[in-house]
Amino acid sequence: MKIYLALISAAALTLSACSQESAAPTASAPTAPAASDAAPAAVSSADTACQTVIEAGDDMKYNKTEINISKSCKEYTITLKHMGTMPKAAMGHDLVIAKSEDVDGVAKDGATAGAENDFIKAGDERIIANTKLIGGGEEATIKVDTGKFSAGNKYEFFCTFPGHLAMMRGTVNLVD
Ligand SMILES: [Cu+2]
Repeated sequence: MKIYLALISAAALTLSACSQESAAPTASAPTAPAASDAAPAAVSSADTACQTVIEAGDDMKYNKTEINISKSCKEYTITLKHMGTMPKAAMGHDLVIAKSEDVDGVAKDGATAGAENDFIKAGDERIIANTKLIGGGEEATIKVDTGKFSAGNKYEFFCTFPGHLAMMRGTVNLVD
């Protein structure tokens, strides 16, 4: 009986060795990071025009000075990535959109609201959209309702972390 079992397990080992060998090339492959959860599955070409990624770092700068939103986009997705290593408390960034004339007030009230509120005044109606405040290595995504933009106004995006406004500010353009 023992011998019989041993034979069977030997056979099973051989089998599994074979199948492992043939399966190996595929088995070792699939550890690609499951197409980052945030990315909308299979981005269509239409969606591509209605989204952008903006990077900011420990150098207190965005990597873009303008965001061009097609008027055909009902919703526009913005992902802010903090490429630096400094913590949120020292070099936090957010991305806030407001009318140009409201920028200073939003930033000032944000600073007053303090770190515990991520430098955003609660219920600030001047804000069209804002990400949360993030630190190095983090990212945040927002969907902007483009219906909130009206013709004749100028819009900007900026960071409300105290002291960052002068360096971190760009224009939001609605384009055809
Ligand atoms: Cu900032």
